[in-house]
Amino acid sequence: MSKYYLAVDIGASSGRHILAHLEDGRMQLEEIHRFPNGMVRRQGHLAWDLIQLFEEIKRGMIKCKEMGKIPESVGIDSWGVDYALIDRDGRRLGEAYGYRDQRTGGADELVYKKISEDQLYARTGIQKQIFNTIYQLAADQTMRPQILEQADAMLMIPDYFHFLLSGVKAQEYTNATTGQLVDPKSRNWDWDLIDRLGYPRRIFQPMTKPGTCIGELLPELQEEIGFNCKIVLPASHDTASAVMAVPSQDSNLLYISSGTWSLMGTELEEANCSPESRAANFTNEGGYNDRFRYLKNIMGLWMIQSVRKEIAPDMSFAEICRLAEKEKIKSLVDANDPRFLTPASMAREVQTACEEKGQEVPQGIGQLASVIYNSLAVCYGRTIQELEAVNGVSYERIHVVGGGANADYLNQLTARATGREVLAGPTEATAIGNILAQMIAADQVEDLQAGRKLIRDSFEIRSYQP
Ligand code: LFR
Repeated sequence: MSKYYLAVDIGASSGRHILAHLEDGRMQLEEIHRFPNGMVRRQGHLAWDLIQLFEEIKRGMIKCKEMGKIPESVGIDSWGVDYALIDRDGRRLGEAYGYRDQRTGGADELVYKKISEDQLYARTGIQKQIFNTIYQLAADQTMRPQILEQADAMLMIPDYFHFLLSGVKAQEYTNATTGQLVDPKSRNWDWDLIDRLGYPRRIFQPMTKPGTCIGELLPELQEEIGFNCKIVLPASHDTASAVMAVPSQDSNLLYISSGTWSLMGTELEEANCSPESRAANFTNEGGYNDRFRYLKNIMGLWMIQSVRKEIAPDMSFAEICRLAEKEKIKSLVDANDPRFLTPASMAREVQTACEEKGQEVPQGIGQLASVIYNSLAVCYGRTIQELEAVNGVSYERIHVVGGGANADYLNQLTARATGREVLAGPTEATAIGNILAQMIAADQVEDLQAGRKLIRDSFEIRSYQP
């Protein structure tokens, strides 16, 4: 009898339940449930609808029951940095704000009054992003101090759902590191930093490594869902799970986890918190097996998703790519510029950025898409050069994993702009990494190395030559 493992992978625009098992030495996946997600506007702020998301989590689990495929364990992953505050009775306090909300504007200055930006990087190794948990908590201190006072726990989004499922409050390590409050040496909370910023120590939960079984379904949920299973923490930061699923045996691997964001980087044994690394704005996020994900956030497909939503909602991405391919426009924008984080209109923002540089202003979906895709590819090329300079190694090929690995046109552009072979796939990398952590915990797969080989043997990987 096959043993099933369930990954619930929640992205910023959609979530999915993927059930996996091993068959003839391969990992087999089955999508059980898919649901939309997105930040919702509440009282002028962007927040997540956690109630709805939890309903969807349960619905997908009930579908497993209906199919008679009961998972041994379940694990949830999502984006990083965002959190829910809960009181002593486990009730949520206020909204769980979304990282594109603008309430953190100026919160960096509040933090730098207590610790300089250089020192902050030297001790955490985390890239500055205005939405990091550290800045969000600073915004809470001014915006909603009473909620922070009442709060007994801060739970990152997947931790919150693991808590709703099991009743256990744990802080999964990889997602914690995205907040910029973790010490990369001890791999635990940086208590001194937390004290300095005046954040209450009690809200930070025990640091727990991916692969840990934290409990099982609460009795009332066993009743509602129709089965019991273990709750095993995956690398609950989606990017950390995606990096686990990079199908490479190289120690010097180069990857792009391509989805709403493009996360481009490598793995390191120890964090690089040097001033050069900070100048290039690389981050050292915690990964599976205590490795560091040394990478950079690039705006990614969010730019194209936003333009499509605005001006061509009925067109598929494949059609958009076909149009883009025919265009001759040469204009480029900086796909790392925070101006593209939450613009009122993405199309207008891209046009203005071109205009400001005296470049041809793209008109219509084909030209806009051409500018965005080419700008991403150029940004990838620049990022490789920076990575090679900082790490003193050279990278021969780029692994593109995640939904964006399907974007044929972008893969071709990337190969051309970087002069490297592009290996695209698997597209379900995040869910696969999530599953892998569970399978390793269950002794079905030996370790990460064996897991990456399993992934290479199980899924289609396409090659693009420069
Ligand atoms: C990707 C991701 C990135 C993180 C961003 C915000 O989904 O998790 O790694 O920087 O979302 O949390």
